[in-house]
Amino acid sequence: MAFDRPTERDGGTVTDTGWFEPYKIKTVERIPITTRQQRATALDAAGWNTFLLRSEDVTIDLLTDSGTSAMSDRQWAALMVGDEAYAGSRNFYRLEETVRRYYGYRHMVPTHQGRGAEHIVSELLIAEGDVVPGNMYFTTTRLHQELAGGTFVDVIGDDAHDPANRDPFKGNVDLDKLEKVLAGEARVPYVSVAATVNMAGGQPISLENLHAVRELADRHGAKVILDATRAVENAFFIKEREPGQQDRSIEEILLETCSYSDGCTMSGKKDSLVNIGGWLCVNDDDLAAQAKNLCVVYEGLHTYGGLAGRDMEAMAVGIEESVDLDHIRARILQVRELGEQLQAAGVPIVEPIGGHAVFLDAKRIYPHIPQDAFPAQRLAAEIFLDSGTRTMERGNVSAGRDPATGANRHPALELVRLTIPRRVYTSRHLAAVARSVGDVAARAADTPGLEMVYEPEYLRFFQARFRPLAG
Ligand code: P61
Repeated sequence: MAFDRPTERDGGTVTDTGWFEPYKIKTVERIPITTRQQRATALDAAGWNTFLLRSEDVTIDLLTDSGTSAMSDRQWAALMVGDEAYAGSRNFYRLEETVRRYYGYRHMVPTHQGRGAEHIVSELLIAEGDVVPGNMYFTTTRLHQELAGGTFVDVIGDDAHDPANRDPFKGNVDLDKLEKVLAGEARVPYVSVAATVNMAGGQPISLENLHAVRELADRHGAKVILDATRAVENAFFIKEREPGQQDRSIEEILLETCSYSDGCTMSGKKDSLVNIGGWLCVNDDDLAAQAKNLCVVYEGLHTYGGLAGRDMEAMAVGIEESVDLDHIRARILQVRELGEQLQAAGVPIVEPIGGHAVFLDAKRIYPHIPQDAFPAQRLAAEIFLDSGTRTMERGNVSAGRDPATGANRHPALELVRLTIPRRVYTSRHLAAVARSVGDVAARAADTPGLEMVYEPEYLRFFQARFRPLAG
């Protein structure tokens, strides 16, 4: 096998040969290896909720790709040039310049993480009674929209709600659904567009669809706000799949993606390869001034937004590294490799395999467990019991209750997410996970559901506690 990039050879595509990690390992961290008895004790203490486990009880941690990636030597070096001035840190200016260069917006306000940005943008733009359409909800995004007085309306294409549908752009907005919302009675301050769509399985949105959303929003006087958290991963899928995009760079595609929106929210803990940090962007000068003003209320001065100077510097370096084709290609193909191993073991997963995670279809694995007995929550618990692999429920528990009626939302997708941190695990780690999940799925028929015994008011999945039902 030649070690050049496949696109650099005649007729190759970006994903058509073997891949390997474009880095070598300089520091390692010992991981705990436990007994089944230890895991059972830990799970009970955690109320059968993987969010409540101690990480020292976790062998392979696929809870999230958020803030869990490995920083590079360049990022660690960047920490040492942190300028910890209260105001006007040089790291802020470096971050501002980097965000402008790669994301293209005029103004950037740093925040402690993504939800800090969501809070400010929601409070700025949403008034009581507004409706905010978007391509599937995300937990924190929707909560901030609701707390600001808005109602989220899902306008993603129907394909996204079907785990077996293999549409290459399952993150696309259904333009007819969007038009109906825009033409409706309620005011629509903005369309909330995510790239990629986390809850749908890390599914991308196409440039063509983004462009159409922009035009439709313009016709109805609404803004477009992008959730850019995994827009680099989205850019890779566009390069791989969207007609005419194969010869463009990730940088070019990312800039075009952002150009269809008036601003963005960002969790730097994903694409940008840092353990903490985020930002928001807007193009409008007045809005930027207002965002900076809210930043000083909730986050910190507008030149640090709750971050240390060193965090901003590491994020600027992470942004540069994130758009490197070798990096993003290995990242996406590692996730795909795990998904393909699970498919080979006969485990039903969401297709196509997404950018940051493989999602197990708990409805098909546990068809005998009713959704109100939380099949995905149970499946995540069983996987932990089997191998100490920590995953995340993305189903009934995550969807929460309708604030108007108080009823459980019963989403179409009842999933368990195996989320891959960037540059952290090797293929053998992931092969071990695939074997464990295959074993758990093979025992599925004997497994009963769970009962929720503690339910917090907001984002209940983080802190809820459960008890196993009798088998
Ligand atoms: C995650 F279980 N994601 O995927 P913050 N937008 C998008 C995100 O994926 C995202 C945020 C905004 C996490 C962490 C997390 O229900 C949960 O920096 C597309 O986490 O504030 C975060 O960014 C918010 C896990 C968040 C969850 C909410 O694992």
